Amino acid sequence: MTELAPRVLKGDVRAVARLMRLIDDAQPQAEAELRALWPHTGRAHLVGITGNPGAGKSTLVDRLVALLRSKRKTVGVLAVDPTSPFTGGAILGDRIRMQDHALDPGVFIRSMATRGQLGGLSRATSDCARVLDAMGKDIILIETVGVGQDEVEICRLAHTTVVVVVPGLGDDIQAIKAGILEVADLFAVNKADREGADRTIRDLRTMLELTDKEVAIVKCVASRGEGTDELWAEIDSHYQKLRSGPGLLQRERDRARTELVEVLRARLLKVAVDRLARQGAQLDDLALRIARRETDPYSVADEAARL
Ligand SMILES: Nc1nc2c(ncn2[C@@H]2O[C@H](COP(=O)(O)OP(=O)(O)OP(=O)(O)O)[C@@H](O)[C@H]2O)c(=O)[nH]1
Ligand SMILES: [Mg+2]
Repeated sequence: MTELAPRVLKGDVRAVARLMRLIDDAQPQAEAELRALWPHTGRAHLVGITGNPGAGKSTLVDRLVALLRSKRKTVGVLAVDPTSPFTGGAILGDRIRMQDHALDPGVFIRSMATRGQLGGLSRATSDCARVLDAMGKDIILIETVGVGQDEVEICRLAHTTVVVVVPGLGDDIQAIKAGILEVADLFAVNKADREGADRTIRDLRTMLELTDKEVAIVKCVASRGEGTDELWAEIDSHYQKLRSGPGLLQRERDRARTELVEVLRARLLKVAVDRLARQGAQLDDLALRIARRETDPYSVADEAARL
């Protein structure tokens, strides 16, 4: 049944790639493999890197990968871009920049893009991170674009979330207020070679004063590799703090709760849709009948969900 899991545990990259494709396509076989891998997960440090398009996330990830490899850590990278298909420009760009690392067996890089329904992306990303964890990667870097709801969801997967901002944009600060602040464990003010970096840092500090969170701010020039050492030191220190207290288990529990609810929802939905199908009712036909006011969604749901 689970032919891939043992190979994943041995670090077989072809098995890893194949399992990730099954996860992407929401194939039922993926679940059995993930179940077999589950006891072997929970070792890796998951780091989310998020921020607006062009903030320099990929450049930072690239620098962090190089730094971690010099420390003999193995690294997994998931580049999540819900807006572009697999062959999209941004991801292709990432691939080109990451090419050096692609030849290094200590690094596994993959792009993720939305396929299918809402919530599918964060679920697939979470599952792929588990696979990297099971294959033995020490650090998993998850790059997400933007600061929308999807990204907040994905950030919840991470132990440590770095929000990358660039100098001189009030808009960015607005977007941060809109939700990412609650998931930020650390700010990277990148492109500090540009005017206004200190101003941005002051703005962030003022904003953070209104919360009771302890959030470090690190100045970087990713394109020149400046600030990467300090950024990593802060990321690692955040994780060590989590590990030495109840924080890590709390995060794992929150994540497990989200996953459990998602799995349950998918499972129950399938049961209900299958039951309707057995009764000869397809979703589209039912929707049409509802639209014609021949029935209503509540009655159909009651019928389908009767246990
Ligand atoms: N001046 C300056 N440019 C930088 C710096 N870091 C990255 N860049 C440039 O900014 C551009 C965008 O960098 P990326 O790393 O692709 O940014 P990103 O956030 O991954 O972009 P998306 O994935 O498209 O959202 C590139 O041209 C980088 O070379 C920096 O510190 N200073
Ligand atoms: Mg990028």
